[in-house]
Amino acid sequence: MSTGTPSPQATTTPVRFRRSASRLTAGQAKNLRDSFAAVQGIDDDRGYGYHAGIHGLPLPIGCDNAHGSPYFLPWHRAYLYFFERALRDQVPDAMLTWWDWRISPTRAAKIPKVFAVKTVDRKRNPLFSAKVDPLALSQGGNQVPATTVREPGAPGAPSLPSVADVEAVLNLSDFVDFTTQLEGLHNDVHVWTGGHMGQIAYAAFDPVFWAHHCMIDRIWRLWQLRHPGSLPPASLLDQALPPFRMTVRQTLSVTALGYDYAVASSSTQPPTP
Ligand SMILES: [Cu+2]
Repeated sequence: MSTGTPSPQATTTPVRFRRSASRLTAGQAKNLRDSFAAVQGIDDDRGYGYHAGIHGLPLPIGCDNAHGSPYFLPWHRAYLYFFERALRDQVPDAMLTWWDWRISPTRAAKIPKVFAVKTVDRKRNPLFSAKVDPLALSQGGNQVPATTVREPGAPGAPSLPSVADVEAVLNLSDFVDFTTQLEGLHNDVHVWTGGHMGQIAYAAFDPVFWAHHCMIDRIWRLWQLRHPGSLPPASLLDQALPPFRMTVRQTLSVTALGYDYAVASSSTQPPTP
């Protein structure tokens, strides 16, 4: 386990911006693909399988404490932070991107094109799917395909959260109310996407997982801006977020972690078509 990574507070990186997956420039999309392709080609703790495996299988299940609890947002913020560092170790300009999955009468439910296309320039798109760690497959009884699949909007799946749903959670001023409601919307996105994303044990192997959780992280950031004094319960602030060497308190400021969400797109209004 590479838990010996230095704490983010030790670094003085200038703030970099995560952008919407539907608004990446060609160069930003290429950096994202190149960084995913690079980590997918590494089998040790710098690689994709290692990071994806922290969330669910292979054992131990890292996020055990991180769903259905007030650790949900801090734990996943730390998780994205260390994964983004792994991407940037390979492609220094790479940044995570968010999937704005909100629907409305003018916004159809869909997976962003950069993640949805199978090939780019006649090469495999590393954002479309990824291999699942063989140990994770065997520990789960080999019940899922060895390469991630999706089944968006399958019959019976919940619909994606709406613009109004997100607005309603952003208006909750208490942290626990907010995180509980937001986690519910987050679950619907996992189930709507289907395939590996629909199972905690395998979800993080699907490349779109990171864009989904980036959206969740961005909503937390927007909520923090809207409710400046609201914090997680005081008893949690100095708790660690294993396996990450970070406490809840150390996740509270995205700018201290060296990133933010693009100002022009941090509006909670839907983008103009
Ligand atoms: Cu999730």
